[in-house]
Amino acid sequence: MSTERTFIAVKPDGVQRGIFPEILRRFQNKGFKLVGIKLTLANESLLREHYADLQSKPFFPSLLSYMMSGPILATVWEGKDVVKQGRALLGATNPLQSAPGTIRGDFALDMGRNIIHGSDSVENAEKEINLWFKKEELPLENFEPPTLETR
Ligand code: DAT
Ligand code: MG
Repeated sequence: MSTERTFIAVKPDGVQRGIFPEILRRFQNKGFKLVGIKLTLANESLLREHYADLQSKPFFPSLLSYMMSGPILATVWEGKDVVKQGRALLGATNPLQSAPGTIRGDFALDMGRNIIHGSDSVENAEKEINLWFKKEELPLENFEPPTLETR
């Protein structure tokens, strides 16, 4: 059985405001392993699948346009209890209720601009990873640094 994985996406404002290095650092510092990373544009059909449970909500159209307003940094992280631990690093959905020290608590103010997504269950994480990444886009999964050749 492979170690638990989660899907973490820095939303367009988190990319545009240059917060993404800090976000990567927080996951790295905690001890998680980065196994996938790409800058990507989300289209409507991908987002309708990603947020399938929210399609009937009144805020759904603005959520779609927010998520399509610029590039998204899509990442996959691996490690012990990473789904739940990742959600803890993110903080509450509404940044006004996210504790200081969490990513949303430190860098966001608006529910509609909460800068980061994280999977909420192991099952959803696997679905989201498969939705956002092709198998060949996860080469870091089996990456071992090459040993240096010496003469
Ligand atoms: P989370 O992103 O914490 O998993 P969610 O899955 O319930 O939260 O909702 C997905 C995103 O939709 C969320 O990050 C921000 C937006 N959203 C949720 N509830 C909202 C609301 N009541 N008003 C505006 N945007 C909302
Ligand atoms: Mg969610």
